[in-house]
Amino acid sequence: MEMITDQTNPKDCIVIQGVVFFANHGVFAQERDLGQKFILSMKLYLDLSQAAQTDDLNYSVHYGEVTQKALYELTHHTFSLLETAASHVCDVILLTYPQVDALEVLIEKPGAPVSFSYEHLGVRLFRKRHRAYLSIGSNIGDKKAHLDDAVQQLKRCEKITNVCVSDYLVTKPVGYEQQDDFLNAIIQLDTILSAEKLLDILQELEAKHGRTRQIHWGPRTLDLDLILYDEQIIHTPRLIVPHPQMHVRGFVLEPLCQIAPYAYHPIFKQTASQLLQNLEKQNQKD
Ligand code: A4P
Ligand code: MG
Repeated sequence: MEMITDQTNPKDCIVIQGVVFFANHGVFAQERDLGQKFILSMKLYLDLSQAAQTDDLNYSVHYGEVTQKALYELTHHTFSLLETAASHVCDVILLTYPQVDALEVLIEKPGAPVSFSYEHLGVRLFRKRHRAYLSIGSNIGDKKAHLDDAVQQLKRCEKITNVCVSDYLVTKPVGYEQQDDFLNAIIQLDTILSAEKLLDILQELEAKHGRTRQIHWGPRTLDLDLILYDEQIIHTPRLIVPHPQMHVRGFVLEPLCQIAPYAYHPIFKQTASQLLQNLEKQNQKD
């Protein structure tokens, strides 16, 4: 089966096509007991320009190793659905190989128990690593300890990588002013979690730090907001991204500009440094 995707930015990729293996995936108990033949194909998207220039495998990934890794996962687990099997392979490869920005996995079942003949039957998934920016703040108790601990907990999350933190800034309270100064920072991270799943983790961390919700914009042991998630615009009952206040908050934009001045706001179509310049101009006028 041809593996062509509708990517807007076609990139270099490593193609592994038509790897035959035997495993026990399927909805029917018989499929899980007896097992059957499957065919795995993968497209790994990564920047191969340095590997091409240097002739050095360290700048690429070893296609033999990646395939063995995928086959290990597919033959040591049993899934009812090819969807779950393919998703598991995507997660494992994105977590094991930080060079891989995105990948496509196709798993076909040439002998599926159906009452018709077919050329190809399978499931194809495309998954990518996401870059997220979090705003973190505390103005109760040992503020630095709250921030440090949250950063450590995020670093320990299996599905989060490349955690990088701005300086901690002491900032005056915005919104509700009758409260202590805040300690604020921005965290940049890569993740295979959806934005909603990432929010779950942020809220769990807030709860662990004894966060209670009494006054809107009021004092808090730990506040973790999702500021940007790739260049996505998200509007659900639980989550608004980009964070609707980010462009008017120096305590978000200043640390954001320190670590990612090029981070892009998909609604205003401006970078973090442009947003900060606008805010500074606005503050001079007021
Ligand atoms: N929610 C929606 N979108 C998001 C998002 N992008 N990230 C929902 C996180 N949560 C999001 O949040 C209320 C609900 O927003 C959540 O249930 C979530 O589903 P909350 O944390 O319970 O309430 P809150 O923090 O009191 O309200 P809000 O609007 O999040 O306040 P902010 O924006 O967090 O502002 N001044 C300084 N100097 N430094 C600060 O850090 N922080 C605040 C709080 C006020 N003033 C400050 C600072
Ligand atoms: Mg909040």
